[in-house]
Amino acid sequence: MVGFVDALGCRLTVDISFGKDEYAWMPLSSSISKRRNLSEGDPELLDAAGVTEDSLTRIAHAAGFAEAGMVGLPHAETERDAARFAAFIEQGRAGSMAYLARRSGEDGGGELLRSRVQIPFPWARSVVVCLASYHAEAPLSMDAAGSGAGWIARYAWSGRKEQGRKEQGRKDQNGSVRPSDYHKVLLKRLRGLEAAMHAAYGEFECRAYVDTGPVVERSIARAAGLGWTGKNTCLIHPKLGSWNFLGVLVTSLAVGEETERLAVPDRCGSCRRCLDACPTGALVEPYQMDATRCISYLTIEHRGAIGEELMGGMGRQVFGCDICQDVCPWNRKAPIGVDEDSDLGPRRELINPELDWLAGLKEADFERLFNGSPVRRAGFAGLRRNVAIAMGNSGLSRYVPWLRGWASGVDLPGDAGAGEEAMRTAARWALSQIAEKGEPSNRRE
Ligand code: B12
Ligand code: SF4
Ligand code: SF4
Repeated sequence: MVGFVDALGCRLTVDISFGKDEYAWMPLSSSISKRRNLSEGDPELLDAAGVTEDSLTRIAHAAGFAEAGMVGLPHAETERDAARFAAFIEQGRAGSMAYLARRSGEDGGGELLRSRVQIPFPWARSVVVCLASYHAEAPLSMDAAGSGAGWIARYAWSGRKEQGRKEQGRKDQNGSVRPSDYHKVLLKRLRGLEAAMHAAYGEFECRAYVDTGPVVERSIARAAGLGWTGKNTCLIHPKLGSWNFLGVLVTSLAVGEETERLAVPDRCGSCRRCLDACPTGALVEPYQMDATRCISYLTIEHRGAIGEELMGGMGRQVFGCDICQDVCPWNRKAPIGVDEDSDLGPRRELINPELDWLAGLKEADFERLFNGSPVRRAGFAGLRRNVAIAMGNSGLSRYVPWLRGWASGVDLPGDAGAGEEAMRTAARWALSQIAEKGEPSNRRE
């Protein structure tokens, strides 16, 4: 783990140094960047148009990012990616994520806002894309686990240690682990980067986003040379794999050639592991996802009941899904990027959480555990519905009392209506699964 304090005072929490082995395993073509070695004192650095990849990367590392790239707008594949995005929306693959389908114009009848960065930001001339690892030393969702274990996607494990702070009875000897949300953590880093860029390059227009802006971050990240689009639709960095968050600064800085990296070539080759492993058939074709079938969408974004044809494939995932990244060979040797001391470090209680524990949480417990964590997005009712489905998929008869209660309306989550009906549907389905499967005799422990 590399850690140093720089002029910005931010600690670098990810390993950005690679040993010879990693290079040997994954030859990162030196042609990825067209570096020009401008020295630090070079007056060109003070000129907005003279931002260089080297200088930008240095500032981004200092702000706590593992990688950064910058791309001028419109980028070379703008029209291709715009067409891909439009097709995704038109085919109904965004499901109920209506924000993805927002259009320009006062009546909302214009172009799809996210199809091109310059639609919502006509002044934009470039985007800085930053990447931060959330790869913790921990098992994969595919690894054997206890028979009653659920799975929370690893991007949502994050917590930050607060020295000496008593909290929730989950203290360790050094302090306690409170939830942290990558949106906030990365946004803070982006603000640091933005301030440093202003200091170096002067005034310019800028908007910082993590996830929530009207920008397709993976499209821009690929264009900025941070990786390629995998067949699982994730952005894969040739050395860091795909366990990474993205954050963007949309800027009015015009960039020169020296700033841009060459695109990283697609290295999926003939591999199809992610497509073959996806249990709900959400990867309908290489590079194409029908989000309405994705477990991540179903467990996090979707409110209401889940179709029977999908519940069986959801397995033990109670929040998000890591399967198509777990099987990806490019993640196998990706360096560990976070540990318990970093602000995106894992909260161990969220790794392979017991379904019994999750089922027993009251709404107040849920708030206490997940306020400030990505898991909160699923809502108390959503998480409980997901737990019921995972119980059904476990086939374990010890869950019958929980499920009978929920199916008959006992201890249902507070929001009546769709949430309640979703819960009953999930519980009834889970009971039928347990009745059908019986107690598993030869499952992996
Ligand atoms: C909506 C959304 C989802 C939806 C839909 C996902 C999807 N595949 O579209 C759901 C809820 C399912 C989801 C799941 C996850 N998400 Co999400 N999600 C988003 C969000 C908000 C928008 C994505 C979007 O616009 N999708 C629409 C489709 C059409 O876009 P796209 O797949 O990115 O494709 C574009 C380009 O990649 C390119 N393209 C498409 N196909 C091809 C093919 C080739 C060959 C090429 C060259 C280019 C190319 O064109 C497309 C249009 O521009 C972004 C944040 C953001 N603002 O961008 C995060 C984001 C994509 N999610 C992220 C994460 C971490 C996840 C999960 C890992 C969480 C989890 N563990 O459960 C999973 C991963 C599932 C998966 N295999 O993608 C990260 C991804 C980081 C990374 N390394 O890729 C992002 C960037 C958030 C962030 N700021 O870090 N997510
Ligand atoms: S996240 Fe899970 S459900 Fe979604 S595409 Fe990947 S493997 Fe399939
Ligand atoms: S599993 Fe294989 S096909 Fe899928 S993204 Fe990884 S390398 Fe590409």
